[in-house]
Formats: sequence, C-alpha cells, structure tokens
Amino acid sequence: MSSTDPQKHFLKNRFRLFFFPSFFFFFQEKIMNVKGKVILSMLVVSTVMVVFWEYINRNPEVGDRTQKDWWFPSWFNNGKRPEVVTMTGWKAPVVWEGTYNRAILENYYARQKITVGLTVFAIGKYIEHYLEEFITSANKYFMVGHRVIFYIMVDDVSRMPLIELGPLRSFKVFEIKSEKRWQDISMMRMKTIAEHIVAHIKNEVDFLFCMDVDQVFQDTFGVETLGQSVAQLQAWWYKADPDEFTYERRKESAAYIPFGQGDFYYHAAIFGGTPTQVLNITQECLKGILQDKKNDIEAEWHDESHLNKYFLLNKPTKILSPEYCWDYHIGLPSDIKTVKISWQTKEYNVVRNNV
Ligand code: 5GW
Ligand code: MN
Repeated sequence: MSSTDPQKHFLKNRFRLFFFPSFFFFFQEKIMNVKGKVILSMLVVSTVMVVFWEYINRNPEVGDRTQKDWWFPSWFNNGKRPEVVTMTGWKAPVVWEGTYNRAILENYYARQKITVGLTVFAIGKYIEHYLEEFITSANKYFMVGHRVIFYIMVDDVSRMPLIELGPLRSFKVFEIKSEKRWQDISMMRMKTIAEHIVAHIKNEVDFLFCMDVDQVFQDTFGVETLGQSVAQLQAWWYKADPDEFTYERRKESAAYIPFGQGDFYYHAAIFGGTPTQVLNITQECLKGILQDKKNDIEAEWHDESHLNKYFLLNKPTKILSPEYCWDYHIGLPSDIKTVKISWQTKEYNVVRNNV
C-alpha cells in the first residue's frame, strides 16, 4: 500500500527537473575533456532515467489535484468538470465522472495488490427486502478486479440469501442482536463496525467502506473512490447552502453544528477509508451517540448527524459526488453523468414494523 505524500513527491520532481539542467549548461564550456564529457553524459542519462522512473511511479492522483502547476502534458489531465465543485477548500478531491483516469488508477492499485472491505447490515425485514440485490450488484460493480471481502451483519444467519460471488470476492456473515428501535439499529452500526475493525477487519483489508443496504450498484464503483477518509455527498443537498442543511441545530446534542458553519451535507449511507480512519470515524460517532443518550437527546438524523459533525471537525481526504449515491426521485440533472449506486425506493410501511 502506498503512503506517498503527493505534494512532496511533486516538489521532488520539480527540483530534479529544474536544478540539474541549469547546472549542466553553466559548466558546459569549462568541462571539455573526455572524462568530463563522459561524466556529464552519465549524469544526464541518470537524471533522465530518474525523472522517467518517477514519472512511471508517480502517485496517479497528483495529476488530478495540481491542476494549474503540473508540468506533464495536459493530456494527462483528461476531462475536467468545470460546472461542479471538484476540489474542497482544504484541497481534497471531489470525485466526479470525468475527473479521474481509471486506467492509470487501476494500474497503480493492481500493483499494490489491495483488498477492500465492505460492511453492510440487514436486520429484520431488510434481509429479504434488500440484501440479495445489494450483494449481487456489489459483486458485479464494486472494485472489480481487486480482492473484496463483504462483511454482512444480520440478525438471523439462517435467512441469509444464497449468493454466488465472482473471483476475488468472499464474504463473512456475522449474527448480531437486533435493537428494538430502528433509530438504534441505524446508530449502533457504528459500535459493531468499530468492534469488528479492532477484532479482525484491520488485519484483513487495506480500505473499508460502510454502506446502507437499501441501495443498488448500477455501474463501476472503482478504485477512484479509495482514500484515507472518504465521505459521500447527499444527493438532495449537494447544491444547497450550508445554512439550509439539516444538521443537528440544538446545542445540547453532541452533533450540534451552528449556523454559519459546515462544508457539505454528507450521506451516512456511504463512508469509508483505511481501517484506522474508519475506526476513528465510528468510535467518535458512537461517543456522540452515547453522550446524547446520557443527556436524553437524539440527533435529528441519528448517526448521520453525528457523522456530519465528525467530518466537520475531521475533514475527509476524499469526497464522492452524488453520482456515487443517487436518488432517481430527484430526476437526472446533467451534473450526473453515470449513476454508480442508486437508492432503493423507501417502502417504510413494508419494512418498518418497529417504532
Ligand atoms: C428499519 C426501520 C426504520 C429505519 C431503519 C430500519 C432498518 C435499518 C432495519 O429494520 N434494518 C436494517 O438493517 N437497517 C439498516 O440500517 C440497513 O442497513 C439500512 O440501510 C440502515 C439505515 O436505515 P435506512 O436505510 O432505512 O435509513 P435511511 O436513512 O436510508 O432512510
Ligand atoms: Mn438507507
């Protein structure tokens, strides 16, 4: 797995490119003996080789981030998206269709031999209602060509649907006890995910995503989504002003975000990152949830309110555009080029029998 700092990497390349050639030109007239020429040409050749080697092994995301300064040919920065926000104020990429080069990224991550985990919960009627379609579509579109482990949490393993997975895919099923209230089913996922990361997931995967089950993969959800700490833009709010967001606005809640603050409204249906980062996300959200319980308050949008508070304080290193989790009830505006995951219709009367 790579931990290259793209910024440092970039400066290093610049130094090599600009410093060495000027050095050669300055001494060109003085060093005219054969020995000098040989050394000089060896230096030139080795410099060219080093630059070439660095070019081959560069972090593929550098090209996406340093849009103006990059000295490689502009054909590398293919297809930008000027009509949408593709970079945050803290310089994290917002991944939209057309802002990445999949072939280069695939090549890079294939050499890292990564394993990606995906946690999903199906409790009660959600097993029959959503699980099979979620896993079947994930099998087809999630990180194709890379090792994937699905972590499936159900309240009754005997009702697990039979699903045949493709090569490089495997799954682990865990039986967890159901919470009485649906709000708690949703919120206590944070606790279960944290426990499983500590117990085994941290040793099994390089990256981990956590997703709602009531959605279906429609198109490639690939390595362009990988990062240290990854958040998903909520489809209904991606163009709204932060003061309109449905953040928790009561001071008494741990999820409180005052008006005038906030970057984006993140969707709790998808978040991810490295196991260490996801552990921190889930532990911090759980802390907030438990503190609220102690103070007899519940955030307006439950775990999602706490996740939004977390990402306000700990900025995500990558954000996924609403193309990654789209609700067709909005329609299909031109911003949305390819829908990678779509929401399932909410049939609350069918699936929600508990209060
Ligand atoms: C049931 C009734 C109301 C709300 C949630 C549930 C519920 C959620 C459930 O009965 N079983 C279950 O497994 N869940 C898990 O929590 C699913 O993984 C689900 O995707 C996640 C969040 O609940 P959602 O998807 O119903 O919530 P929203 O915010 O997408 O409407
Ligand atoms: Mn959902």
